[in-house]
Amino acid sequence: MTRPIRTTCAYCGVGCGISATVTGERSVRIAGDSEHPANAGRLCSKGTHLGETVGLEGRLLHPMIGREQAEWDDALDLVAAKMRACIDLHGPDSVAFYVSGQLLTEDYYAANKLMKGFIGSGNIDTNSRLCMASAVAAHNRAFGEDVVPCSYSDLDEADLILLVGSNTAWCHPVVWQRIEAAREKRGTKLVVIDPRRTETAEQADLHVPVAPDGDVALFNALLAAMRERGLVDEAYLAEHVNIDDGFWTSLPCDAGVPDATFSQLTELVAAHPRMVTLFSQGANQSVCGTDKGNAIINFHLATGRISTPATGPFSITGQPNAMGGREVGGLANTLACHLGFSDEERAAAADFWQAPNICTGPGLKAVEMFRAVHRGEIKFLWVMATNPAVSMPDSAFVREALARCPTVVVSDVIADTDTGRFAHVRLPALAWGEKDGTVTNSERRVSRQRTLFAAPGEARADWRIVADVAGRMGWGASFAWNTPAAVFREFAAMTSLAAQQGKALDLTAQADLSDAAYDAMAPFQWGGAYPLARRFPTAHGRARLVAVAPPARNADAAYPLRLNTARYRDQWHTMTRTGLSPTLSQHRPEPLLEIHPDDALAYRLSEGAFARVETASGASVFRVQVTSAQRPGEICVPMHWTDAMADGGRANRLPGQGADPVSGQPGFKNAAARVAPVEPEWRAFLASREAVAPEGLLYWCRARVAGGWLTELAGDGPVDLDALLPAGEGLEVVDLARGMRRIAVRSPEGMLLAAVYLTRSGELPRREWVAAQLGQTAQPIELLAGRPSTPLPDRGAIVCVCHGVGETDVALACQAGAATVAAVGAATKAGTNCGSCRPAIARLLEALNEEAEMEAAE
Ligand SMILES: Nc1nc2c(c(=O)[nH]1)N[C@H]1C(S)=C(S)[C@@H](COP(=O)(O)OP(=O)(O)OC[C@H]3O[C@@H](n4cnc5c(=O)[nH]c(N)nc54)[C@H](O)[C@@H]3O)O[C@H]1N2
Ligand SMILES: Nc1nc2c(c(=O)[nH]1)N[C@H]1C(S)=C(S)[C@@H](COP(=O)(O)OP(=O)(O)OC[C@H]3O[C@@H](n4cnc5c(=O)[nH]c(N)nc54)[C@H](O)[C@@H]3O)O[C@H]1N2
Ligand code: SF4
Ligand SMILES: [Mo]
Repeated sequence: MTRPIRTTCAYCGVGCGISATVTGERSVRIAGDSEHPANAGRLCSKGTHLGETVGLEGRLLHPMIGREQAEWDDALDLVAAKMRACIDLHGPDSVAFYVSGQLLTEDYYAANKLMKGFIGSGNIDTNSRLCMASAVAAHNRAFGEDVVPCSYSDLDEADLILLVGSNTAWCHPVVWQRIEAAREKRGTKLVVIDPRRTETAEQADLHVPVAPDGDVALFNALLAAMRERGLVDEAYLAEHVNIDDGFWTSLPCDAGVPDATFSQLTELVAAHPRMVTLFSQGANQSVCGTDKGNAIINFHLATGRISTPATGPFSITGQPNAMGGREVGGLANTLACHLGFSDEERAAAADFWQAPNICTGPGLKAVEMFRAVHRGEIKFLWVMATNPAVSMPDSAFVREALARCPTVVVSDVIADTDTGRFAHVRLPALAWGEKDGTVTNSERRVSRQRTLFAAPGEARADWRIVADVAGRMGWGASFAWNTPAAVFREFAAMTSLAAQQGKALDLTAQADLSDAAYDAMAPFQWGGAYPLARRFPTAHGRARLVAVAPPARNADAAYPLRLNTARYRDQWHTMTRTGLSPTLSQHRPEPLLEIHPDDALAYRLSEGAFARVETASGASVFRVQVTSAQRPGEICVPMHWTDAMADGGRANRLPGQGADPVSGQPGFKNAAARVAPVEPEWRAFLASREAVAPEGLLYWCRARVAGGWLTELAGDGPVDLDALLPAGEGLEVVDLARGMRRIAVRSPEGMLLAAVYLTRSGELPRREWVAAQLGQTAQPIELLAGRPSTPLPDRGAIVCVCHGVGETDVALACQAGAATVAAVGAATKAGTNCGSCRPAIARLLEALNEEAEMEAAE
């Protein structure tokens, strides 16, 4: 039996500690690390099921030049030669790196050093631009440095928590579990400010259905109301804060929510000084995202609700190492280690790095960077650990830019990604479980990710790939690290430059760690619990109240709806990892267009039908879900689906390139859109051992199931089903009158290889049963009927993915008297493992109780 290895989750910025027991060459048993301060043993559904995603399926294992496998030496030589030629012919700014919060700090540090110190351009930006840039800019404006002034423990001890634009129960589930525990223990009140009634909002004491981008108005009005009640902390302001001219007169405005809701909010906020405001993408991903961040921070500064236990404006990070990237300086507008581009700071960095070509100023931010690629000004682009062909706004434009770029290099762990399809050179990186280094979570806590498995194929660590290229450019001596520990020590030492500038970022105590001490490193939090308690990292030591005004509203008659985009509980971004997990794929197997019943009626859309969503930038087809959780006039689609998984549900064909003027962060959550029904002549689904990617359909979308893949299909006109099917013994029924066709293909041993069910007007059989027959030997008659000869109990849609508990099971438990989530758990086990489904169970119970009450009343 091997000893468990302590590591950190691959996914979100909560940064949960994991105790991983390797059980085979590529298998691992995952448990929460009870000693990690971020999670104390808890994990969510994604972390719990990491073990399902560590296989080598789909991995990029060798360097590729074009479609050909290449030697590392040849690939690296080519990358270095192309980069060198570009710099020599067109200058350093013709080269750019687009990197990611999914790199480790060591990787990030190496890439940033290469670009800003040696190539001599500021053109390295990260997908954190799409994620945290507005919060970073708001911190810089208010505090003078990008510092999160809170810790998770503040959530445990708060009396009131405001969640702004955060679906915490789905996106930061372990933080959510801490909030649940605080509510249970001390009756913490919870307010959710979100246009949608998410599962998070459903659980709140108060849901404030703010209008899209209504947050600045709301927080300004809230602060004005506090001031009227004499709740501004004059003493704190006098001691610590400078106030913009006209700040107080700029505050009063229409809160933009119903009066009753606003006064409930005001009462709660007035009554509970121990208040934390946690904010996420509903705040950041906006053309006024920086102002939203400052409106929130203004509130906390002005009421003195900051830097003491249970208070503060808490920007929560998304990716596992978004924070680490901010620390090393991976954003184009930071030099390194929270330094800017003044002569003094540049000289200090040049001296520390012994850099020959320190860059002269900030580089291009992501949206601008891809525009420069599109214009032909950037001729060499190296993408690391991100999938911009999917995740950037206006993805058609981004793909055009990638297609035009003379040299695109992609470092990834997956062979076939939408971005990788544009690459001239693909470099295989180590993935989670193989790589070794550090990440920093939302509360500034640095933890180790550790190696569980040997490097597969020829994959290398991202920092090493960067160093290998730097060596070939002639800078080997400055990139001569042998271990991630050596990179980390250099980074930690470099933070002394930030400390010398009076900044809070200071990891110099770690600069002399031995390799052994690095290996054994326990999680630590830089800056302590309240890094801004004594003084603010500005020249005068004071923070700033920034006057911010609500954005102007602009309506477009051609696109009358507001389009929001969001995440699903069990999928991660562009699905390259979670899309491989059968368990995680059950929760939302398809991309849904969520629309209010009134709008559905007006646009002739019904539950389960298809709709085309269209904006000025592009269009895509989605499955319709009618729900009163949407406000009328607003629709929402998920961000996750890609060309590799679907020809539909492509969210980022839709938002335009509009970005926040300060932070450069795109406004993903508020695009002008319209919808129209799509009525395919036929619909079908295919269960198959092998993945398919059909062409020329109105819609297709596949999801992982235990025995293979389940693909939804819809189209017009004749359809060649055989083209989708493998060779084997075929069984077929056709009912022309009903427009029905069913084909099953079996192996010589009678094992089901694939089955397809098509209808032009009727119903399709239950997917779950058919999918479960893959690799099994069901009877031909059963396969053609699409159901077992002895019917099984219908468990309904799966609610708890850990224990496979369906809605019907919950309903039965409820009928038998289970009235609470805990009681349902005791009866069915649902919600008793990772707990991610507890909000869904609570909602189901509420609906069942309502039904029961209505029946009783009749
Ligand atoms: N399951 C899962 N978890 C994840 C991720 C994932 O892909 N899947 N990704 C991680 C990453 S990188 C990130 S950045 C985080 C994101 O975590 P979240 O920010 O919680 O996620 P989103 O679903 O993008 O957006 C949150 C909410 O903002 C709301 N919103 C939209 N417009 C507005 C507005 O104008 N005002 C307000 N107040 N709210 C608005 C949306 O309705 C949505 O419910 O999640 C992390 N965790
Ligand atoms: N419409 C809309 N779009 C959005 C958002 C939204 O809310 N709405 N959210 C935005 C946000 S907040 C984010 S963070 C982005 C996320 O968007 P992306 O960063 O594009 O999403 P991922 O799927 O996480 O891409 C990570 C890529 O890196 C690879 N990878 C994983 N680990 C490693 C590694 O260790 N090394 C290397 N080299 N590669 C690795 C994966 O296989 C994958 O291809 O999406 C943004 N886009
Ligand atoms: S909350 Fe879930 S996804 Fe996020 S770090 Fe923890 S286990 Fe991983
Ligand atoms: Mo993110």
